[in-house]
Amino acid sequence: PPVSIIGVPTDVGAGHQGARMGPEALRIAGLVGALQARGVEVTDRGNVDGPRNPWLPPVAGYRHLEEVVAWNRALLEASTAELRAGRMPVVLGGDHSLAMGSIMAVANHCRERGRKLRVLWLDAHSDFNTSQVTPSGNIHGMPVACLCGIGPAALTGLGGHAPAIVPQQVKQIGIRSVDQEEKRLVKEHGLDIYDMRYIDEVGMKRVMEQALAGLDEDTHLHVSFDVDFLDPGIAPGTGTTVPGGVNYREAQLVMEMIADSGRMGSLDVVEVSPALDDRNITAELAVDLVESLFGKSTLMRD
Ligand code: DIR
Ligand code: MN
Ligand code: MN
Ligand code: MN
Repeated sequence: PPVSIIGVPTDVGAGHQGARMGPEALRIAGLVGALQARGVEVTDRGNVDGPRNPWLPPVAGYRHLEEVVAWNRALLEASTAELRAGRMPVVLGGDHSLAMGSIMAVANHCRERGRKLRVLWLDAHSDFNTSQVTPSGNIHGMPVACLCGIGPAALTGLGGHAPAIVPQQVKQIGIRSVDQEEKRLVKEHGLDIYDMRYIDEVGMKRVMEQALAGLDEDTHLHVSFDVDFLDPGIAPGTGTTVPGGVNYREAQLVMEMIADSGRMGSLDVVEVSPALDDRNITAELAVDLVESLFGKSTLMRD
């Protein structure tokens, strides 16, 4: 389908400021042209609007809850319009809290059309915190829990149907930073996590075969790509780097195997923070990987 680019220039969900410049950095890195070069029909819808970052401390375990709700409501609406028009939303973050609005739109769309949804969560973090256990209050550490119905009603119910998804629909890859109590929660809820140790032990090819197993023509695949999934050595431009991440070749393989599945129906690229980057290399790498998601092979296969 044709692609619609939607920018969400906010970092109200994060503990560092800078991700609000992510959409422009990805545009400057050539995202639109790269997709056009793949033969994809692309329209850049510009950015959705929302409140500025008030930069306040957490209240009752949430930092900027009201602002996060406002941004996600705006994105939910924008993304729903694109899906209804038969287009593929490519959402440029912005911090990862925006995955709530993005995935709620997709979940509603799938529910209405009787389609299955699977979410591939590429991240160093599980993003499964709650207000009771969060060490930071930053809501970008909570979107997966909220999508699964665990969180404040203002977020879990945003799409009109809580929970939006069940944990079994989520496959997390690249995980290497899970907070103590968050670990208990992901185990309790049965999240399917392919962490870095597992990737090291069995290899990325088998990990991806498992994460993509069982996709069929009725399955919509949503890819939520937090750039801190990547090793900080190749992707320094993000607020919460964690050592020991996915390397360039593994990342390409991940994206190429997703492309080969032919099932990707929506995408988030989040947490690019130009304020922390080195000559925009993180955005450029993200664009390179998005090209692979849309079928560009680094190998001699096309
Ligand atoms: C940490 C960091 N688990 C938190 N989370 C991040 O604050 O909840 N997610 N950075 O992407
Ligand atoms: Mn994340
Ligand atoms: Mn992360
Ligand atoms: Mn490239």
